[in-house]
Amino acid sequence: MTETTDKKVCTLLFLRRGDEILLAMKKRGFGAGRYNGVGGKLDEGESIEQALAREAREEIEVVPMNYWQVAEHDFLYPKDGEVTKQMYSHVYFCDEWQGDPSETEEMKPEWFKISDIPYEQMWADDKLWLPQVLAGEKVYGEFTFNEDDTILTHDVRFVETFPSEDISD
Ligand code: 8OG
Repeated sequence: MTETTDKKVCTLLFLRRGDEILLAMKKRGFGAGRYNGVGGKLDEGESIEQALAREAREEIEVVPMNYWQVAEHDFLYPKDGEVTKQMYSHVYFCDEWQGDPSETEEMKPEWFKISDIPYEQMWADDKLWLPQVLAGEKVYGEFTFNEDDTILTHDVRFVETFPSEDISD
């Protein structure tokens, strides 16, 4: 499969509170109608941490205070055999923040019990890695999607460090 697109680097942040996780219903744009963490593409010149904080403020009006990386994913969206969209996502959990998660024009946040996560209303890949991450594993995943957003191929691995942290090459 040929790649004809720029890789877009993104953040994805999930707030955690005891046995609950905060998901937000995306109201517009890419992934609308699905529950997800909060996040999005890095702006020009922005670091992962800056984007994480900006997206959390813009989408649910919170300031993340304590957070750590739990996953890294390469999401590929081909069209007619060519990858036309690539979202390389850095996924974080957060257990300390300022502000109350609030609905904005972009997202409507909602707390869910870990045992009641609505995977059928989320991206199809989420059930292939979020349970492992919730169990304390670090995960790297590569996913290719069909045009109807079902999964064409997937490869999920447990890792000690994430590819973006690998400074050996
Ligand atoms: O900037 P924008 O809102 O378009 O960014 C899209 C967000 O959606 C970004 O945080 C990355 C995230 N995202 C994908 N694909 C998938 C996916 O398959 N699963 C999950 N959970 N999130 C995804 O782009």
